[in-house]
Amino acid sequence: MRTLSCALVLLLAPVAPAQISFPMVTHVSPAAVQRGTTAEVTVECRTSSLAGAYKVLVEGTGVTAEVLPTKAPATSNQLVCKLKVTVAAQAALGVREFRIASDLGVSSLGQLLIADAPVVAEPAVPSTQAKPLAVPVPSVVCGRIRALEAVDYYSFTAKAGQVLTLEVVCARAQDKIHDLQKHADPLVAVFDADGRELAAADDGYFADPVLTFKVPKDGTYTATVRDAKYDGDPRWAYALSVTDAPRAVYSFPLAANPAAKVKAKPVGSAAGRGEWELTAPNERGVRTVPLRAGALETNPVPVVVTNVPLVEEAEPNDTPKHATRVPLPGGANGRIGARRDLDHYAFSAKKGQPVRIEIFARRFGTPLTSQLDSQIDVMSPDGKILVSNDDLNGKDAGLVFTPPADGDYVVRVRDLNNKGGDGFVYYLELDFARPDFALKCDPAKAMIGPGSRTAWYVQVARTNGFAGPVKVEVHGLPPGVSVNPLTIPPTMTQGLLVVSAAKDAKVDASAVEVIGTAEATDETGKPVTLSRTALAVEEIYLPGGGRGRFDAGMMAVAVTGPSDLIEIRVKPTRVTLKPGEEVKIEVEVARGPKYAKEVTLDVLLRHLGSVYGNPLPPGVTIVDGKSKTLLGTGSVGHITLKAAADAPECTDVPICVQGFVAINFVVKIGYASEVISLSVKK
Ligand SMILES: [Ca+2]
Ligand SMILES: [Ca+2]
Ligand SMILES: [Ca+2]
Repeated sequence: MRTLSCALVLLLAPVAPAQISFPMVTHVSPAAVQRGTTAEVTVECRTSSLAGAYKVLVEGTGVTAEVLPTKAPATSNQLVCKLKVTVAAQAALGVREFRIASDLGVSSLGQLLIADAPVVAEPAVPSTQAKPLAVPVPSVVCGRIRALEAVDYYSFTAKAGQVLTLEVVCARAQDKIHDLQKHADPLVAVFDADGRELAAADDGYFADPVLTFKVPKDGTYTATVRDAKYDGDPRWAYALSVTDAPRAVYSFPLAANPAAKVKAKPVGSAAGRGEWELTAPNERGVRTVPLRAGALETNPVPVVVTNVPLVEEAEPNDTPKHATRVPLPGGANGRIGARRDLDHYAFSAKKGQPVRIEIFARRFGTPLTSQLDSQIDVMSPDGKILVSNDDLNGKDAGLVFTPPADGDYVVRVRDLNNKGGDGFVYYLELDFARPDFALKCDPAKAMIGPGSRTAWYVQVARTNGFAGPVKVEVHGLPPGVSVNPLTIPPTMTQGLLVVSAAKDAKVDASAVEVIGTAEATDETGKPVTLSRTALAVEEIYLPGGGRGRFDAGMMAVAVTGPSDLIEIRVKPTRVTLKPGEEVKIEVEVARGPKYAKEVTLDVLLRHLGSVYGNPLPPGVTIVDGKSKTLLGTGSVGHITLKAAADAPECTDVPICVQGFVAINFVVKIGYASEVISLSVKK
């Protein structure tokens, strides 16, 4: 479970009332902060002012941030603010997500790199070939690929035989930046004192380069950072790490049992510099830990901590006949070590008892960044393919296989494009497919003024025969904010939470967790209680105005200044329909004094014809021809709902009407009515 820390500072002077919106963070400079230090960073955003920023919500523990007061008078279009960031000495390394709360809303995700070397901030004047910026080794140099043809130059001294790693963190963070349509493709190169290129790297960690370089002789060297196509953008912030510390770009094995000490084989400059050992954390799941060899320590590497017995692949295993045997439940650490490598694993299973077969290698937004794009095939021992998959979870393959008979089966693992190499590490897990569910909550933020409401659309995905109700609760709401009780019945895969701010709620923000619980049974029929935290659906612009989405860790609720729409009044708030019947819901929008623009009504969450959330029970639909949803600048409308002749019965399903306010071409903010309890009875 994630915990969150935050820091409060003084509220800035109120600005002129504006439409409630949210700051869209574009970049942070410097992009990194060294752990064990306190540093000032500048956050830039677009769209909504940061003038009323008062709080920073940071993912995880060990990092806190506060908004520094600005010297200039507050304006309604202040797109920059400064944060004071404090990082504990033991804070986990890597990219952290944060959000800034202002009296207008809560920002899109910003990202900050927590580093373990001194940070060199971006110089005011860009460096040049003639005047490179001298940097120490080790250091983390922050800069931006600011413009077309921009090249940044850094000089450092090094000794013969030193193994240096130069790594850029830039492109990997850009997939989470709101409305950054063009992404960087950074390239790093090293030159000697005579200007000869000694080494260069382009794509090592997705589009970000990782360059390992052995220093040929004592002297001064120059490193350059640029875009591979000489493109640039003032928002393309990067952090270049230059270090002689042992670096593990990848590490084998990928999985270990809780608290187990295992021998590790790193890929990167750590290779060959000692007998490396990994001590797995106690908590199961995808974690990161540094490798250790005596006093030496690498960067944190990913490890899948699992309880099942583990084996290592035994090459040659390129045919079903030479398959490595795996117990059930059990797991195998493997690597597609060369082009066209095929890895076969044999297991025995019982007729009709479903088996979950899953690869852990490369998942966006997680520490799993193997180069493998996996494909799995389940086969009979004579090599006949029974079922295949290539992307259950991001790039990772997975499936549930129900054996047609007792006996042996074979799983084949390969790269989808027949690539392979040292970085193509993976973990294959075989376990009984237990009843389970996963939750998502769309959108990831709620921003509401006193007395106002907004809606969250919760989606449940039930798997492996789980068919029960899921109770949904929200933990960590700010004072004065509440949600309706919600249990998603077995007949539905979606549910609605109306987030309401009391009339006397004060401006505040907090990170929250949406948690679902359900009663299920394990593979032996024993009852178990499942508790699952919802992933937050963070929306992001797609080229052309579409609504892109990705899974974010942090959900946030902000009580803002007065909302643009104070209240959505509906009548009736309790509806019981007979199959075939219709009901007209009258809607009246109470606007804030400053908002006179267009409002549209809806019960669903939609964008450009796609439905992202639908809390209506099965068989109940909106009758478009009998609804008035485009209010223009007016305030009165209605929505007609109809139960189909064959609509099944249901009781008190929560729905609501939202009034949507556009804040630009793509993004809109919804203000919800109170919950309407909808039942269908014969
Ligand atoms: Ca690149
Ligand atoms: Ca292999
Ligand atoms: Ca093989």
